Amino acid sequence: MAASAKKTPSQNGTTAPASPISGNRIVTLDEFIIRSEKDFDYATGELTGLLRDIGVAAKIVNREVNKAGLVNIIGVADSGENQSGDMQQKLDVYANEKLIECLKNSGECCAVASEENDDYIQIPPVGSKKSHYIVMFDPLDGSSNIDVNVSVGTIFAIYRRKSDPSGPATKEDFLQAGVKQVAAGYVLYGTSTLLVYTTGRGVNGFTLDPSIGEFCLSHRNMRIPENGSTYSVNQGYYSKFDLEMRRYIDNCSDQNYGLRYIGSMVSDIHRILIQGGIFLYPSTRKYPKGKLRLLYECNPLSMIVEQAGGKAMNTQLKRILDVVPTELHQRCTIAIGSPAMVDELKAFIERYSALPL
Ligand code: P6P
Repeated sequence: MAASAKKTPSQNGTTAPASPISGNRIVTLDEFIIRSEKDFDYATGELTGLLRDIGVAAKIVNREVNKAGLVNIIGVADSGENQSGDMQQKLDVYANEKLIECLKNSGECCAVASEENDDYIQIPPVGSKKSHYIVMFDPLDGSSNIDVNVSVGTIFAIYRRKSDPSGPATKEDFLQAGVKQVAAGYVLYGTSTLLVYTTGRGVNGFTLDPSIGEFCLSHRNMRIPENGSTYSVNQGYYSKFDLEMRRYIDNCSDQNYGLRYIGSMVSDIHRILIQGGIFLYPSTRKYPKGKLRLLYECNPLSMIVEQAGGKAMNTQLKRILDVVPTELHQRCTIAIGSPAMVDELKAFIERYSALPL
């Protein structure tokens, strides 16, 4: 379709996004966001402002993550435990504060929810501006890896608010199914710093170039491999998994799949997005409903993987993005990755599950 023709997300569905770039010239995140915005009839720059705020926060957090070993911000924060019962790392607290600060800038966000905060936080309007979005995030997922210099990540989800824009945000703004996300993404603070996001028209990745301080388009229109040869699960819980999960894991081993598990969900999912594979966090005795959080871990990563051609379900075979949340920090089980591998697991669950599905 001619670049000048405007498209609404429904027209785009999962078709490849309009390419706002050509050739190999450097395209910054800002430029990409602004040029992509032109393809949305309803976009009024609000979502653009939000995504740019998140890009700024990512650069600030990246600066501190990269020198975490040099300054006294490693180790447990004085503030104690977070929602997940993890001892808060000082960098967690720092990342949380910076994300909230940056999301206040554009005035497009009326409230945020974070793994680090018990309840959602109202964001005061900027002047008379009415804000139409809420943002949920895990500011630094996998933070227990910071002290051992393993990759960590930020995960974010953006929704349009349901409540009256002239009033405060409400709980219902946050308790929306993942299918209602208008954008989702992650920042991976690894060997390089990568920001990957989707607005429902494909997935694109941007690598931070420290020499110019810009995220530059490096992974255009990411597509997950249909199949893979690695599985990602905490094998240490094997004996505590349900029969159907143990049978599937045995099958992976019989097929000589490699086991790759970093213990940082963003890192494991990013690898799977690039190389293919499947990531599993089933129920365990310690986490009977699963450990990972639906709203700010599983939903955004599921939107990314689905937009790249993959699948994401819980171990009751329900599509993650269709789960209607009932509480902010709700946990869920998850199986996510290459569609052929998720389908194979589904067959094992249907065959071996003792419970009616
Ligand atoms: P386990 C990190 O704490 C995290 O939330 C995810 O990033 C990661 O995939 C998972 O928990 C690891 O959990 O129980 O295997 O240590």
